[in-house]
Amino acid sequence: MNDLTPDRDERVANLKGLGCSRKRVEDARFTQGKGNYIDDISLPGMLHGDFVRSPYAHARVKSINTDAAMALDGVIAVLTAKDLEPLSLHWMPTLAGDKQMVLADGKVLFQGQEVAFVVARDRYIAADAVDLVEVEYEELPVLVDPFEALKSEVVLREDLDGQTEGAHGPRKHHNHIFTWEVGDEAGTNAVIDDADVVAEETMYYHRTHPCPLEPCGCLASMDKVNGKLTLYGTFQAPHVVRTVASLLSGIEEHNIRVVSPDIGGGFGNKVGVYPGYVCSIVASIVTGVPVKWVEDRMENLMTTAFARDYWMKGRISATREGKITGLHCHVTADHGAFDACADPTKFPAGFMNICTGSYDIPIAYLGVDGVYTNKAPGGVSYRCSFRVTEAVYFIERMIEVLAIELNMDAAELRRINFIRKEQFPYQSALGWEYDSGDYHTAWDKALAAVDYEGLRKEQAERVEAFKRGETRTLMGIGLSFFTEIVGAGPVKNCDILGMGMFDSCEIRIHPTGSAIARLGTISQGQGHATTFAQILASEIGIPADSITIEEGDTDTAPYGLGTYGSRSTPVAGAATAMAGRKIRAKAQMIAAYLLEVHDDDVEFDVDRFVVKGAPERFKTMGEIAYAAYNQAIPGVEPGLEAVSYYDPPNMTYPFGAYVCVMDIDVDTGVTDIRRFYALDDCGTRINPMVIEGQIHGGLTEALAVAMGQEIAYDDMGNVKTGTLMDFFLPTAWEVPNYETDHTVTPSPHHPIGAKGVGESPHVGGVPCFSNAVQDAFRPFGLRHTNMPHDHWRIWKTANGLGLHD
Ligand code: MCN
Ligand code: CUM
Repeated sequence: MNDLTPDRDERVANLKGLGCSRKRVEDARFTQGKGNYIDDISLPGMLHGDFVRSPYAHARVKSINTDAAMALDGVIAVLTAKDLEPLSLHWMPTLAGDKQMVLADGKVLFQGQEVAFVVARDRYIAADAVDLVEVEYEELPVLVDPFEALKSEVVLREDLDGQTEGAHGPRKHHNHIFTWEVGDEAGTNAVIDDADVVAEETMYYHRTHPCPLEPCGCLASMDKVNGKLTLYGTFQAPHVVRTVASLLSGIEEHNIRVVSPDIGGGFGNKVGVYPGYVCSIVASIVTGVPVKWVEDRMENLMTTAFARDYWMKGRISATREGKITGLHCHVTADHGAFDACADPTKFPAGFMNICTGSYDIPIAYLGVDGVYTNKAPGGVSYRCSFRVTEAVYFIERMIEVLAIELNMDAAELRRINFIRKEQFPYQSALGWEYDSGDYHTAWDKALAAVDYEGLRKEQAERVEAFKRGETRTLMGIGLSFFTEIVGAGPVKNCDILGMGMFDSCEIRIHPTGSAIARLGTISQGQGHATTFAQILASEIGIPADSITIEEGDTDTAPYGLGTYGSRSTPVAGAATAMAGRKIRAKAQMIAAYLLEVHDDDVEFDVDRFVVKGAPERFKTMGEIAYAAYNQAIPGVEPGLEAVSYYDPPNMTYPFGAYVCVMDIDVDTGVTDIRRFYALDDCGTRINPMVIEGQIHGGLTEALAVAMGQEIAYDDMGNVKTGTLMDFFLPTAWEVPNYETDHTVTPSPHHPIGAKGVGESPHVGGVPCFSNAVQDAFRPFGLRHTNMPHDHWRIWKTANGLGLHD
């Protein structure tokens, strides 16, 4: 038995552990149409729900007549706020400390708002009955501009009228939600007022939407015999949903089982709690049969968690040599009708205070004012890392504007100001401690890879040729360097509704040497079943192929806070490694006993414990697992299991350097992305292929947001982009070829040194695409133009600069 073949390298390869581009185990079912999404689940006798929604953005609801709908054959119930009121469920708390109407209570505040919930025998009857519900509205003045809202007499939230305190401090106006301030405003102003060079800019990061392939939905099943509620749904945080459902319904938490099956893309759209969930649960309790609700594409785009909608005003100062001395940022944040941002409780603007970016800025200030308008609620979604998308866009645009002001190359300006390697751990002016980084190395590698100097030379020649009338195509070189902050987070400062943001992993090793691990997170396409098994394989020496990863069932998984903010690897990944180490510690005792040596005389080697100095004497993890269940070992309990609840000491700070080369046809506004280079550093890399997939996906979403995607409203509050006819979703046609690259700077506090990566490419990608557009027009006097850079807007920019004359 104890022969030394396979050799060590073969044994390592056999594990498919850390660093292996292991093929995704989930894809066998996804590529064969065997996924199990919410709409694939059917329960006997199941009913279907559908919403009556408001056509108006702001209106008084005078009356609701459900008679005709109820008379339709197959309609079981029509719920309105009046039905929910006795249960105190006509309003629900939001994750941001606000509350939100479940069904219209007296008025509606955005187009598409839920007014009544029809329950019927099938989905078609439900939809027909929706049309039969008669709602009488009286239109009210609409506010879609947050600056107007702060001046208007019109009170949007009558329920809060007269309340001068909100969840995050004083309210300055009846349409104002909160002011959030970080840093030293007086000090920052003093530095900026005194500076050699100051650049100012206001930019709008438009409202957009993640538009996952699968919309939101759920299936609620109340079993009146045993008192158990089972809720299947598209939840990025199933345990949080269970706790919230218990608090709202009064059903004890052990009687609620929440299951997230396969999820067809989440992107933060599926973190919040929606009226559809509440109505389905109530309907199932009332009818005693399961009730399913699945929204359609338009409902998803018009009413569920949007992204961004930040007006950002910046001032940045520097010495004449280009050393940044101070940064001031003020944000007017349009939160829509209810503050339903899914940020950690103490961060009403998320981690926007990472807006000093990758630069050593001695003093800074950030102020954010949240505002109510007649738009859909939400705000934190779409690969955002809790507003880091906005923060990085802001600073990467400010750097470009400062470079114009200094008449300096923007790559060089970045280099001068990067936090230096020896400054880590780095304390930022706005309160974060960056764990590790090596920005100069990454930047130099990126610039060399694209031949930056050559590109600038080509660009200068192109400008000359354009001026001579020899070409109508300009060339833009988009640069961006980002620092992310992911892995919320230390329980001491991050919680959701009072629950600290730890995460968890529980492992059971089976007697024959295979295993199951359950986590508090939930994959929505990120490949957790593949990658978490790899972490474990390296920790406990059992092949990844022999480890099942299970997530998303609250009856079996340990409590966790879910998957968003690229926190799974930083937090649950750490829990996985830590639980693995507990297994290994126990395995060591068992191995020592079996080998009849002291515990300290054996050491772990890939997939076995070996007697130190005697490599031929060992016990494999398979043998140890068997012994754990079959041999009475003095002082050691039978079995081989472990659980870890991991509270990270800090966030992780991935970073990256991106370059985009774009050609722009001045006469049509059509863009052609010639090259896109992305260098990412996410610390220790678990699965390079999965990382590359994450980067391709995030960059494509960045392309979408920067180049065309938006949720646009007209003055009446009508959503102008509520269908895929109007909402830009890039296809293979628009997407360029991405070149990916990396450096590896491990996180010093994460057990395996890994940082998150899921949101990085989006955070860094949007400013890179945008900067490419802006850079193309810089030689003709452009300082800044807002996204999205669709052909029409680019044409207008060119026209405004006189390039069509
Ligand atoms: N990974 C790795 N090595 C690292 C870091 C990560 O191999 N050093 C792997 C992980 O093991 C995991 C994947 O990359 O399989 C993403 O890990 P991580 O960065 O920890 O992010 P999460 O798993 O927490 O996923 C959340 C993140 C977010 S917040 C959004 S939004 C987003 C994203 O993931 N939504 C996605 N990527 C998505 N990808 C798909 N397909 N679908 C979504 O909804
Ligand atoms: Cu902000 S989108 Mo992701 O955190 O699910």
